Amino acid sequence: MIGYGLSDDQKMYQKTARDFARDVIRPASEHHDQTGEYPWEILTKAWELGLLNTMVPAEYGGLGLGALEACILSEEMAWGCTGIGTAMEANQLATAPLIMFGTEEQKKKYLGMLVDGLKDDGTPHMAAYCVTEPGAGSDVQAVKTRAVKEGDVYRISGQKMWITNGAKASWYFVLAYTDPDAGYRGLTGFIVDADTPGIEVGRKEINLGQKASDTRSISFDNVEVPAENVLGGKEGGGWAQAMGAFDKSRPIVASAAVGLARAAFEHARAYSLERTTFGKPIARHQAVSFMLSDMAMNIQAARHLVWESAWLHDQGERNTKQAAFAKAFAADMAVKVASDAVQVYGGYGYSTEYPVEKLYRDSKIFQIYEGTSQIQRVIISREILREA
Ligand code: CO8
Ligand code: FAD
Repeated sequence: MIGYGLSDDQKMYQKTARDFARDVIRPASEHHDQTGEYPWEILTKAWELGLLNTMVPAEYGGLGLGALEACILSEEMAWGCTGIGTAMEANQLATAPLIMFGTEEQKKKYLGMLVDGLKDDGTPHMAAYCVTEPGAGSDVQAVKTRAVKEGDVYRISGQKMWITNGAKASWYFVLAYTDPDAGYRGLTGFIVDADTPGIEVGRKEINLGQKASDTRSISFDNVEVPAENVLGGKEGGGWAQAMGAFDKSRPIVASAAVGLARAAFEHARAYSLERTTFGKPIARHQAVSFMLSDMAMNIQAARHLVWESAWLHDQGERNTKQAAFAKAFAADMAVKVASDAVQVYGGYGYSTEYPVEKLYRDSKIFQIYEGTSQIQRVIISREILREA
């Protein structure tokens, strides 16, 4: 079981991230929510402080943090703003298959690119994870993108959808069928340079929340990729890579949901002590204080599920079930907590003048991306029935 309490190093990372979220992310969050502007300035500062790409192993120039540390950081960033946090954490998802399955050369080149230096324009290299398609989200095996081998290269054609950092990334992890008749064993993972001819990035999607994050469709038209960019050098290895990445990244996404809920709870608690009705602060009405109690209790429960699932991953154990527990519970919890925070604010909660309206809009995506809340339950049911 997970030991209770954080180590001194973990507390130091938490404090660095907490200060950064308070001083840099939160003050900018309203601007990015209103404009939808991509937060390059914040990402650059985060990169300079070592808060981006934290799981890149030390031998490739990174900090080599575990999933648990990444979760601790992710909660803090999300407390600041989940739109900005998602832009940051998308790199953790895109690098996960490479860290877990890449060849030495691939890791040196593509992980090194992210941590070695900034681009000529002074902003950091970003990466994106391209699995979902217009016709296939939950059902990953239903993707249609094809990669056909011709001598020393593969030619990739197909359409990806809802890709976070789609227009900002320097390289993509792309899942495509090399053998469409072989089921999931016919799926192959590729690292594709974003400036390869034949790639076309769509317009920025106008989403309900997390406006700072960049979401795009990406089409691949006969895109030539060298055979050395087959991830892990293993044709047919794409499914294990894509699923393995989720086991690492779902706890991080779940932790971001905890961070959002913590922010909503803190706002609601402060407001409930200020706002008076019937001669007393609304916090003294039991119906309101019990909403706050449920928020505090469920945030803590979600955090424990998150940390346990990340810790198991760091021990080298399969954590598929625990990652799904954490993702489903934290996502549903964040939506409920954000909704109740709006309730505590009454009419003011519904207004863009107050912070909880944004948190409510931002919360919904946690039940959708990185596997919907329904799909997490599909995964849990398969795992628990298999155990029986
Ligand atoms: N590890 C290893 N093996 C696995 C795993 C795993 N995690 N999961 C499944 N397998 C194995 C199974 O054991 C099975 O093996 P076998 O054939 O030997 O029995 C085989 O793979 C096939 O598994 P299933 O039969 O379960 O396959 P299905 O096709 O029925 O269903 C899922 C699979 C689990 C439902 C899968 O399709 C899935 O995960 N769907 C959800 C997709 C998803 O999560 N998409 C997210 C896209 S990325 C995203 O949204 C990014 C958001 C931005 C994030 C930014 C912040 C980080
Ligand atoms: P569908 O799969 O069509 O599902 C529709 C509904 O049916 C959902 O409620 C779902 O839960 C339910 N459903 C489907 N199958 C079942 C079942 N077997 N049992 C019960 N219910 C079921 N993808 C990437 O690859 N990379 C990214 O960077 C990325 N970023 C994203 C960012 C945003 C803002 C968004 C909106 C999406 C992003 N996605 C990304 C895609 C995301 O992972 C998918 O939207 C998600 O997995 C759901 O797929 P779908 O939209 O096709 O919905």
